Amino acid sequence: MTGHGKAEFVVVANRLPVDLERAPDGSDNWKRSPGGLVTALEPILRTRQGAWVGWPGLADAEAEPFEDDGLQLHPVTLSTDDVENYYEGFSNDTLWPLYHDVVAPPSYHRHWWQAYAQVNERFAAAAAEVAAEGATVWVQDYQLQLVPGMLRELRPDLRIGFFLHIPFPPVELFLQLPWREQIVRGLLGADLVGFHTPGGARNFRQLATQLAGATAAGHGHVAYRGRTVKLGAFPISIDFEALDDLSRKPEVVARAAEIRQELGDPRHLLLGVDRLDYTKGIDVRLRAFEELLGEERVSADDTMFLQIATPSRERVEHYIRLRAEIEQTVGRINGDYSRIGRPPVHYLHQSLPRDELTAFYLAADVMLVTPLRDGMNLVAKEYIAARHDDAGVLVLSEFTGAARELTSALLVNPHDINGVKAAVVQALEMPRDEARRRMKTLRRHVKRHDVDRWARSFLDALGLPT
Ligand code: GDG
Repeated sequence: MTGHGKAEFVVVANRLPVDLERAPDGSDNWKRSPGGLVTALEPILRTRQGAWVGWPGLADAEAEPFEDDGLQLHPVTLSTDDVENYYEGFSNDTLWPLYHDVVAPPSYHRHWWQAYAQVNERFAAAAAEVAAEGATVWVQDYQLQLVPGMLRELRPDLRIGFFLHIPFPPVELFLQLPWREQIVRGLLGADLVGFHTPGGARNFRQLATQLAGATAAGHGHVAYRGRTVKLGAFPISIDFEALDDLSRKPEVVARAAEIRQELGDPRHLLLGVDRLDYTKGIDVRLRAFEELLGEERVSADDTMFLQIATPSRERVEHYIRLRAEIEQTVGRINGDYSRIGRPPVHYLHQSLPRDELTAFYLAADVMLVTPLRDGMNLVAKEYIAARHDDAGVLVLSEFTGAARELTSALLVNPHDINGVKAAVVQALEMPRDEARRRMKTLRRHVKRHDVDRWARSFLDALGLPT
C-alpha cells in the first residue's frame, strides 16, 4: 500500500467491466462485458497497477474488491432505490434527454437529484480509498459529474480527468437544470474535462464562466479556485484492428453471405443497429423507408431494411413508449408492403453476439445511422471497420459527433425527411467506384484514429504519459 491506497491509475465509471449475474439458484457469477473502454484502457491499467471502480450492474449486490486477470476491481453497491432514482431517474430521465437537445422532455425531481449526489459521493469515496498518493484518476460520463469536485475535496493530491461520452448541450438548454451550478462546479473539480467535440467544450467553457465564476486562461483553459482546468475535444473511437480482423474471418464472411440468403437474396440490404433509444432516430429511417416504398422509389421486391434494436432502459417511460411506436410502425409497413415470406422490414429487438453483428455489417449495402443527437456513435465507425472489402455506403446524421470526422459518408439532417430519403436513394444507386472511394477514405481515417489513440491523447493531455 502506498499512501491512501495502492493504485497509481484509477478508472471510475458507472459500470465495472464485469457484470454480476445471479443464477436462478441464487448463486452469483461474474461475467466479462468487453466494451471499447476496457479494451482501450486495459494495457494502461495493467502496466500501472490500475484499479476500476464501478457498479456491478445488479441492485443490492454487496461484493468485495477482487482481482480479475491483473485488474483490481472495486464494486460500488447500489440499492434498488439508487437504481431507480440515481440511475434510471436522474441519469437516464433527466440528464440523458437534457443533454441530447431535449429530444424528449427531461423530468426534474428533487429526490432524484439527492440520490444522484449521494451515489456520486459513494463513488468519490471509493476512488479516494483505492488511489495511491498522487495517483491519476479518470472519471467517466454523465452519471458521475459530481465526482471530480467531491474527489478533489477528499484527495487534493490526485490528478483528476473527466470524460463525457454524450453531448454537452447548448448553454440555453443546460440552464434549465435546477442543479446547473452544482454540476458545473463538480466538473471543474477535474484537471482536464474532455468532450467528443469542440462545440461541447465551448458550451461548457461558457457555462463555467457564467455559473461558477471561472475565468478564461488561454486557449482551452479556464482558471477556477486557484487552479487551471483544461478543456478539450477527444473524439472517441473503436478498436479498428480487432474488428477488421474479425470481419475477415472465413466464418464471419460465410455468415454474411448466409444472412443475405436467409433474407431471400434481396438486391439491396439496408441496416440499422442501435440501442432502442429515442435519440437514435430509428423512427426517422423507418418513416423515410415507408415513404420511399409508398412513392415506388424503392421496391419491396428487391430492397429490405433490417433494424437491430438492442433492448435498453426498459423500465423508463420514454423507452416503453418508443418501443411501442417503433413496433407499430414496423407492423404497419410490413402490413402494407409485404408479400408472403418477404416482409420489407426485419426487426430484431435483441442483443446479438459480436461475430453475428459483424456479419450483419458485412452483409449490408447501406448502413443507416440517423440520430437526432449522439455524442459520437460508434456503430458508424464499426461499420467502416468491418468493411474490409471497401464496399458499403454509410448514411450518417450531421447531429452525431462522428459526422465531424466521417465527412466522406452521405451526411443527412435527420429532421429533413426528404433529405434522408434522397440520401437513401443516392446510397442505393451509388456507382461502385464512388462507394469504394468513399469507404477507403473512411477506413483510412478510422484506422488511424482508433480507440487507443483516443485514450492516449486524453491521458497525455492530463499529464500521464502512456
Ligand atoms: C454512448 C454515446 C458514444 C449495439 N447493439 C449490439 C451491440 N451494440 C454495440 C455497438 C456499439 C455500442 O453498442 C453502441 O455504441 P454507440 O456509440 O453507437 O452508442 P451508445 O450506446 O449510445 O454510447 C455515444 C459512446 O457512448 C462512446 O463514447 O459514441 O454517442 O451515446 O459498440 O456495437 N453489440 C453487440 N450486440 C448488439 O446487438 N454485441
